[in-house]
Amino acid sequence: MSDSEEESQDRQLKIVILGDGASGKTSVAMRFAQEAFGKQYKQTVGLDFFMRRIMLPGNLNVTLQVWDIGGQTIGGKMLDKYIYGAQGVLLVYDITNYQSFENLEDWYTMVKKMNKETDSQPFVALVGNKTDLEHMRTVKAEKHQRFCQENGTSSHFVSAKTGDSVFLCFQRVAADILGIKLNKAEMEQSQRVVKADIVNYSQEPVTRTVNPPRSSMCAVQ
Ligand code: G3D
Ligand code: MG
Repeated sequence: MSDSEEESQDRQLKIVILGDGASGKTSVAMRFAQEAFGKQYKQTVGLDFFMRRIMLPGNLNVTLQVWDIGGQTIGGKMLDKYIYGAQGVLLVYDITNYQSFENLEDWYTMVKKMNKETDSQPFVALVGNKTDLEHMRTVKAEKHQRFCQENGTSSHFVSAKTGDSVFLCFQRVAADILGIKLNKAEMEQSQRVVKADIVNYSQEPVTRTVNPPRSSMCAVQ
């Protein structure tokens, strides 16, 4: 079988990250796709997406195309282009910034409104970022859970800084979109992989054989 034939058997999923500025959208995307956290990507300009290939149970290769909305705000003209065709939406807020949580209602309303027009329903996940700043938390976990219950979203807490649960978050979202159930061992394994990568994130991760990523960052002109 040729490379391209193999390639065509991969599933591709488009996931868009929405939320207020400074909630950590770019950091979460970078941590997932490149296992890095830093300042080199400071400026988010134009239409950025990140790609990473993951493997789900049953040897299923899934390429996640993760779209970072950059500095777009609600009502921005380009937003519909980002959201169009997305199978997954991550609503990201900063657990130390209550306003960023409150504003997710508006982000979510916008997603629902758009989907009414296009007749497609993406899978939506609520993501509380910056869990390394637990001591500064202003959004109670109960508030987070209530949002999930009321809106039927899945629930995630991550830290783009330490990498905690970031891979797991994307893995669970991909599995949910595809209707695949992850067992506890599979989820724990992905936790271990991310933790191992954090220590050496400036080097090639030594754990690649377990979860071989093929990452790249693309800026569409
Ligand atoms: P955005 O893309 O949503 O606008 P960024 O957000 O990814 O640019 O992150 C905004 C700021 O939050 C950055 O700080 C970034 O380093 C920080 N940040 C992102 N994720 C985390 C996290 O998990 N923990 C902590 N402690 N900080 C985080 P600066 O100071 O560079 O503006
Ligand atoms: Mg950004």
